[in-house]
Amino acid sequence: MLDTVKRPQSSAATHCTSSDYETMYRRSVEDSDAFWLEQAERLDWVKAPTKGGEWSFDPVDIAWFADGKLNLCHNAVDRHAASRPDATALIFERDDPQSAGRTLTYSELQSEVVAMANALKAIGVKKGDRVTIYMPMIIEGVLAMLACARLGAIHSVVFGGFSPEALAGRIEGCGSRFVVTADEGLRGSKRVPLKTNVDAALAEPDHDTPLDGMLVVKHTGADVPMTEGRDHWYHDVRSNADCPCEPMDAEDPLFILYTSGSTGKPKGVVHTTGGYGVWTATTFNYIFDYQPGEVFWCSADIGWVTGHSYIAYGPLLNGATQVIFEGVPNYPDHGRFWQVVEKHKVNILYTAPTAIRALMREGDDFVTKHDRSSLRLLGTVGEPINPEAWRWYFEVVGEERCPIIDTWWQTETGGCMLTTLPGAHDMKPGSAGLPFFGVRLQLVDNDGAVLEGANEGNLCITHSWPGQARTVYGDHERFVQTYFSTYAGKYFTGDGCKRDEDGYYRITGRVDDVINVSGHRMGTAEVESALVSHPLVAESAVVGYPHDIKGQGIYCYVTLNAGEDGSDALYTELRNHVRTEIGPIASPDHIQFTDGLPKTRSGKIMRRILRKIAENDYGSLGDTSTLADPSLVERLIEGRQNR
Ligand code: 6R9
Repeated sequence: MLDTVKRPQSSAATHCTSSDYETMYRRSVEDSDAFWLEQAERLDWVKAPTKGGEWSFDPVDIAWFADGKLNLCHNAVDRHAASRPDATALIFERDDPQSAGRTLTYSELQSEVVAMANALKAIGVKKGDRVTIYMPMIIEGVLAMLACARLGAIHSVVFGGFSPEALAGRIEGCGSRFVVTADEGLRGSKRVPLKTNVDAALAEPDHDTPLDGMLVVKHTGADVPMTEGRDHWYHDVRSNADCPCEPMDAEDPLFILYTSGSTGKPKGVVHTTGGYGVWTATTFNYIFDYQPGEVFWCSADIGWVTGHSYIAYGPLLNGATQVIFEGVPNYPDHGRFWQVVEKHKVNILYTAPTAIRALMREGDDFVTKHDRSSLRLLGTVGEPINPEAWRWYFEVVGEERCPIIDTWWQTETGGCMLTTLPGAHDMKPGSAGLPFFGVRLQLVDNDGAVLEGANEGNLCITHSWPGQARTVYGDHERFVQTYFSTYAGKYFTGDGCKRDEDGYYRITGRVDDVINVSGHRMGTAEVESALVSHPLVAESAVVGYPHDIKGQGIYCYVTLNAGEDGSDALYTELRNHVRTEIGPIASPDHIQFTDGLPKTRSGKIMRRILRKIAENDYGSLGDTSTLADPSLVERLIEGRQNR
């Protein structure tokens, strides 16, 4: 049983008290269509919807607000520019604290989005086209997303830390013929060669679709090669011509975002306009309890879903003021986050447990030397937060004054699903909390039997919600197989979960072959496939193991081709190889060379055993009698790397 921490009285008026929560939750499930059509009124519609949810999980077919028409760029930008032109929309804080930032009012944001939309038009982008955005965390990244929404083009943002190889797969995967990038990115004073990476991606041997056009934002001023006729400097093609918002059907795709699963290549998850807009606008309002004039800061990158829902869309749909941060938590020193909080008087901070753990380790002085009296609410997302890190966040960072919201959700859910609400619920460190409005959960055992009451099992969702992903781009069958086939008629999250007697949910982590490294979701299969693409590697198996800072670390078992020996040089080479194939976030923490992998007689790799050895917990390996070569286990234990 986890301790309960009473919710502090948050300084602002609240959108939802505990009795509101009970009433609203009940209505959201008992009278779902009426509830969500009412929430949909947060947005301006070209044609207001009369239909709520029309969906089935068997066969899988999901629609919300299907007869409505709207444009999310209008909702995020133009309507605020009309009603509150001088309100601050974006506060840009650069990587280097000495460099001057930039602030955009909603009126200026509108001019900038129009300029970006015109630039996209100038290179040929039209409604329905896919546009790959490979950008650093600068204002133009957000502008590119909103400009796509304005034109009805579908954005596919690829995290700027991914390698050319990974980028190529994501360009090819959705048939994108347009890329928006920058000369270089900056992170902790290091330069990231974005434009050069795009060129390298397009030169990949299996990349055969030529681009129609590329926009390059000048950011660091680095000298980068431009291909005549294909590459355009943003500043050369931007313009202030009139550029109206395209009215979109609620179910028109808004974006594709690639995410990892247990098997195969990353999937392009598709979110549509109306449902996603309503979900991000509503969750932002209630969960962050945003009050007019407050400063919100989500430290995620736009390359991940958190940066989509709680940078580009949720806050702007609510007309909020927010910080866009280019840098990293530990540059120039470990006080950087708190210095930004002090400088911009941040009221609401939303970050990841991995950052909290890394900063906690550096001691309290980095925190306490900065004034944090502006902070009112603290949020976390991306992975389970351990109670120690939770307490530090609550006690040291927030001085026990700020409620903590631990929000559980996924790329596929579009926005937060489980959390406590700051004005309604007490908190339990380590537990995400209660279902948000309209979220109906079930725990099931491995055979699919429903588990009632306080229990532990696999987390499923039984009813659709507006923010739910609709499909995998170009492969609906894969969507069905991945999410709806494990437990027929239910959406399976891939997470294990405990529910306590108060109905609080605590996520215990993935129960599939997905690992979560510093909040970055990765399929072990992706790392394995990167390893075996090295000419000397015969076979590999990759597992996660508990890591103090990163949550999970990457442990790789590698068998080499006959006659090859695992040297230190090869170790380094393989590590670099994975970084080149996927990106630095996938760097192996340990590589163990082995003459074989533990397999059943039918040839299945016994990952359970490999996980135990990687965890350095080899005393309890369980039944190894079904192994084809039981003596291998002794050798694996002998050679273990995580001692
Ligand atoms: C938003 C995001 C999704 C996976 C999810 C779960 C883990 C996210 C969490 C959490 C415990 C939380 N996760 N938030 N686990 N507590 N508050 O992170 O999306 O990148 O798709 O990852 O992350 O395992 O299934 P995504």
